[in-house]
Amino acid sequence: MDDTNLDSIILKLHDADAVKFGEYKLKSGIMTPIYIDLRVLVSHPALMNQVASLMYQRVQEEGLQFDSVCGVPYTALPLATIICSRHELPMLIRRKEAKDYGTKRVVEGLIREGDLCLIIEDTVTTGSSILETAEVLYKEGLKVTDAIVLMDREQGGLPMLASQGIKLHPIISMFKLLNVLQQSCVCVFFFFFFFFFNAPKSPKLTSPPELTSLRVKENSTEPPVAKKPCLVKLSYAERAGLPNVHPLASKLLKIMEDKKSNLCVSADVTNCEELLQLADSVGPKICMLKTHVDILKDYTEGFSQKLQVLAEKHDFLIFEDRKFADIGNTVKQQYEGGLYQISSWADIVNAHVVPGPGVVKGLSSVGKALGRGCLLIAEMSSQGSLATGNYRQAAVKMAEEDSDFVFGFICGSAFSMRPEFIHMTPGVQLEAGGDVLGQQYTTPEEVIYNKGSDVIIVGRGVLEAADRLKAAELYRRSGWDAYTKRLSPNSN
Ligand code: S5P
Repeated sequence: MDDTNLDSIILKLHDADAVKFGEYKLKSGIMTPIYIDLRVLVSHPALMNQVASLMYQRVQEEGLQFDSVCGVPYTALPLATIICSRHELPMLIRRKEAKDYGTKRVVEGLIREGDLCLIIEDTVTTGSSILETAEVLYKEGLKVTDAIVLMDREQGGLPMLASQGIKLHPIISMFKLLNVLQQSCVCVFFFFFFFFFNAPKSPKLTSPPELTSLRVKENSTEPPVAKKPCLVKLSYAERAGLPNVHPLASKLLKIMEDKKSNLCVSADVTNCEELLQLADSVGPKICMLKTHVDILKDYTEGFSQKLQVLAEKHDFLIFEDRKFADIGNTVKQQYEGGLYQISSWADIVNAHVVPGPGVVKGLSSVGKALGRGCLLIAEMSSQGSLATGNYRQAAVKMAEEDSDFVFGFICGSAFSMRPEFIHMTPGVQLEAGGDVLGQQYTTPEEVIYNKGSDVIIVGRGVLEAADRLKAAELYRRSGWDAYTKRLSPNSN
């Protein structure tokens, strides 16, 4: 889908007053500071046509096969009508209430038992409206496997529908919407002042700082005073059981819950014996051990086998921090071949997104069949890192496209609203600070409680301590306390 076209439609939706800022109650009862009202589209026929085109384009991109189309009443009805009329597709109309005269039908149109019906919806929050319509269609003997939606508020609709066998194809996410509006803030800002002076009671456009705070509030299932994305309110155990979670992410989340540890120790030592001793010693305190296998002076195949035995013994995952960053064909060979044969022993690897999706495809072609998983580097802890803004968004997009292999991010804070993704943060010490080569440190409390990340990655904080085991326990407790604090009902 052309991003410029999408951005321009988002701005037009905003201009048409389809995006409202204030305090609104959704059908689900959730309070929200952002209300998406696509009913206004009927008064903007050109925009309505563009939206319908965008939705049909998505149908084609996904190669969806179906016998009929049904719009969720009422807002999506005209959209479904335009799509069906333009492309000569049979349409069904779901009545909200059955007639009490004549045929008393709840679905109008030609129904053949076993036909596949595609659902069209304007906005999804929890997914309940789509499910309601699907249930009516099921009763008529129809099948529903896919739904196209213009706006996904990212509040659980996608996984909920997936658990019911319906794949949701969202076109605009809340994240995307807010980013486009925020990026257009040069003019938004000036318009804001225009409206502020001319109509102080209802400024239509929102200034950048307001948008930023709305972004945070929007993703909460609580009233607008809430500060954190809803995903950080889910426990690791709850997330381990989500329908779309990657099996390795599920395993990791379960280990975290069982061992009460969100600590990954970064074993940046240079000889194998020391690394194995470290793994055996801190093993009970960690959920994951991170290696840089290429800094070992004396690597042998026997080493990786011994490390796997320790991982089994202490129940932790092995993460080789290889940071792949080449074309697909090269990373494929780097991952499975060479001296280290990383894919044969590392549960998890990571990759930079700078080469584009090919890097993930290359790694996935080796690792997926082995049940391995990958993290994308969305941000870096080092001073002056170029991984900011759109770069992070590109990482999210790439992760979403290959979520059968990618299950999380290396980052400074949680940003993906999909609870099946795990956020892991390096650059952690008990006191904020840095080193002389640009590393920057944040505390476990800041990373897990304030920034909503899931895993702390600690290297020298443990390695340089006089007693490494004691230090690992300190970090484990600190990370775990921050996590339990964030889950507590009183935290915001
Ligand atoms: O942005 C990053 C990404 C990573 S994976 N910043 C990092 O520091 N890392 C890694 O985390 C880094 O390569 C090192 O292995 C570890 C941090 O080590 P520490 O000694 O500074 O805690």
